[in-house]
Parts: sequence; C-alpha cells; structure tokens
Amino acid sequence: MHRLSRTLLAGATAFALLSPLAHAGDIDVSDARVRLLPGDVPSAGYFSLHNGSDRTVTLVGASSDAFGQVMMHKSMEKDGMAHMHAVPSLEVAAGEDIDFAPSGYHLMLMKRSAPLAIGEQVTITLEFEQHPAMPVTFEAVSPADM
Ligand SMILES: [Cu+2]
Repeated sequence: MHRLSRTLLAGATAFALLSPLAHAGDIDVSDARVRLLPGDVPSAGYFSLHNGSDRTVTLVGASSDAFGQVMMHKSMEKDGMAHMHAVPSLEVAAGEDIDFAPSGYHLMLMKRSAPLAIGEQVTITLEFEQHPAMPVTFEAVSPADM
C-alpha cells in the first residue's frame, strides 16, 4: 500500500512537470453539436478543436453520462460505399486544428441513457494524453440543420 501510494505520487509529480502549461484555454473546442437521430439510433457528435498549446496533444476518447458508449470514428468512402472505422487516438500538433464533421471524424454516441431533444444540451468529456480531460457542452441539432 505504501509502495503503491508512492508510485502514484511519483506519477502525479511527473505529470505536473510535463504539463506546466495545462491552463484552460490552450485547447479550444467550438461548434460542438450532436446530430440527433430519432429513436435509439446512434447519434454523431461533431466539433472543431484548436490546439493552442505549444505541444502535440493526443485525443484518446470521450465519455458522457448521457450515452452508454462513446467512440471515435472516421467515415470514408470506398468503392462508392460509405464505411466507418474506429479511431483509437488522434494527434493534434501544436497550433493545429482538427474538425469532427460529417463524412470524416465523428464521435459515435451509442446507448442513449436519457431522452434528448433538439435544442437541448449534453456534456461530453474529451479525453487526452498529457492533458486534463475537458468537458464540452454539445447542442442537439436536427440532421436537417447540419
Ligand atoms: Cu460512426
């Protein structure tokens, strides 16, 4: 037990040294919205992320109390057919932007745990390596408004 807490403490210290600039505002997320489909069909989450810090951040996933499962996916077209595959992690270099948008990266939002209506807001937390997790407010929008 003693050894475990020392290890945890050492890890926490190393993390603090690695990220002295993890202040709010170094990563900006905008235009966060959920394309809400009727019923229990998986919905897609979209946003734009700007890495305003001076180092690469790696997006490793997302979670939400409102959904039983959240995955990062990428859509692509192959032989005229739409496909999507899981994206385990995504690096965003210092100063770079990444867009989660239709026909590209998206958050796949599955197993909705509570009713959600157009115009309502839902919190989805983006998770990073070497950066604190970041809760983001998404607005539920109609597919017609995308
Ligand atoms: Cu998907």
